[in-house]
Amino acid sequence: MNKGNNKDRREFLKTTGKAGLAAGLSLTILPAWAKEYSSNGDNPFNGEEIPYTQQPLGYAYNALEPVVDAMTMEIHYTKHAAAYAKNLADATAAEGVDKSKTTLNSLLGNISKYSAKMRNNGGGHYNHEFFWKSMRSPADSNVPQSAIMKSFIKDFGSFEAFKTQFADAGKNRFGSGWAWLVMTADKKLVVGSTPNQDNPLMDTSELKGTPLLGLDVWEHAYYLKYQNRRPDYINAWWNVVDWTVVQKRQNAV
Ligand code: MN3
Repeated sequence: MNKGNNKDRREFLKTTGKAGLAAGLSLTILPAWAKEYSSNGDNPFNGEEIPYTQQPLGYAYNALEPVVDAMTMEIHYTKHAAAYAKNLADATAAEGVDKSKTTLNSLLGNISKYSAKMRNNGGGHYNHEFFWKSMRSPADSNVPQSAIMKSFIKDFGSFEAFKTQFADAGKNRFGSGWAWLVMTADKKLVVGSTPNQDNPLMDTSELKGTPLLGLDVWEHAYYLKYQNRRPDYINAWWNVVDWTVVQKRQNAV
């Protein structure tokens, strides 16, 4: 596909929006799992939709042992992530967000119009919900499927080269933040990182794209087991990545 066609398609989607997309392209051709995803604002696909409230964790606190210990998982989910969800609820009430009309994804896409509290907690809630869904037990581990493997080879040279770039993004993020794999508007895989609880959906973010994978590199995510050894945590974390989920996210872009 040439550049002109991509631009035309983006312009079409920008102009017609969600209703136009549904009417013009018939969403019924999408596979069942794609219903989890939807178009958003002026981006035809702006990431996996995440509800405003904290969802049940899809596995036990000890499911990711020995990579992520049970106590870290429990505190991370019930204290840190729960607090982001609660503070997001407070911020949306205080700032008059109509949650029936504004998805969390579209709110993040316009985050520059809201308070720092909304940015920190909207991002914090989104990032953690996205993160929990990206992992599975190391006993049940899998490998990248052929479609995304081809993309890794095309955009990074090899899967190993992608992993090195991603790990470096996490290691080199000073202080607290996230490492990301995103797909850009021109369908290229890119690695980067964001500070604090920012993410690539935010209009304020330098790194922009549809998130396919994100890694929490805040100390609270690893300190009990790895202390100051963030690189060890990142190296071990590859054993709990659920590549089926990452592939679904890529397919939906
Ligand atoms: Mn965290």
